[in-house]
Amino acid sequence: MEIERSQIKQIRNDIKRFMMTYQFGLDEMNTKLTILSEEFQYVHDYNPIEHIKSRLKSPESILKKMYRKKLPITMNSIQESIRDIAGIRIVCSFLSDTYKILDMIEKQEDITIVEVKDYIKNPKPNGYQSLHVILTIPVFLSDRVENVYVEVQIRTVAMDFWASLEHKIYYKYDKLIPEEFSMQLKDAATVASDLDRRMEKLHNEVNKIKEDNFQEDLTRLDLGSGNFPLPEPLLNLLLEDKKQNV
Ligand code: 0O2
Repeated sequence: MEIERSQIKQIRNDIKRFMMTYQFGLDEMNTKLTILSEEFQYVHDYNPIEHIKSRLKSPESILKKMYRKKLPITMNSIQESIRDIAGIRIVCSFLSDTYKILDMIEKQEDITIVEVKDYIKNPKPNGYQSLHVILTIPVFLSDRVENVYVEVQIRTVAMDFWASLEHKIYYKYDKLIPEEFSMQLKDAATVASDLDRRMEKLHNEVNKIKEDNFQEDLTRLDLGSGNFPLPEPLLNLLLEDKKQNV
């Protein structure tokens, strides 16, 4: 009886430590994303990220997935086969922002990109769109370094709206779904995707106007004629500030 109790205690501690490592992986990724978005905001004067959500997969969900995949329930096998225990969802404003974020993540030297699935270029048959990245991030523990798997999903507000509601309606519903419903949902995905394209177009047009206004301001300052009364270093500083706001 005593041995059993200590064994249970040991297993409980092992699971706790195992899950903690994934929480640290999430914490590290979240810190990285905060830095990237704040720096991007400063340099480009706009934030491509609307919001970020992160979650740890519940032990129940992990076990269900192992069972579904017919894999042995051991720590090692869970660690190797379930790569979305730590999950982050980044919701972006515009379509092009999703690829910008992916690019910024790929450039992080301590991160290893394991796999990228582009469901934006190649949506799932039901209409689901998102960029999925499986990566590993090093977590520095007291006695070792663990490279922890994190799944990052990057999508626009419209894609997120569709996916969240579809999830509520019947993602993972394992019974046969009436064809009519699937078609309506797919149709809704096309509407969401059209909205993304329109907003992207507007975004580009506004950026173009901002850029043109900046060029006009430069001409108005008439740098070449030497008529501008401010000392050049101060003038350069003002222009630099203006450039960052375009
Ligand atoms: P949950 O409850 O969100 O965590 P995998 O089984 O992960 O090894 P798969 O299915 O090829 O392999 O992975 P994929 O395609 O990268 O999808 C993983 C995650 O994307 C899912 O996690 C969902 O969060 C999301 N997802 C994928 N397809 C759909 C979809 O059709 N609709 C919605 N709403 N979400 C989707 P989980 O673990 O399945 O679910």
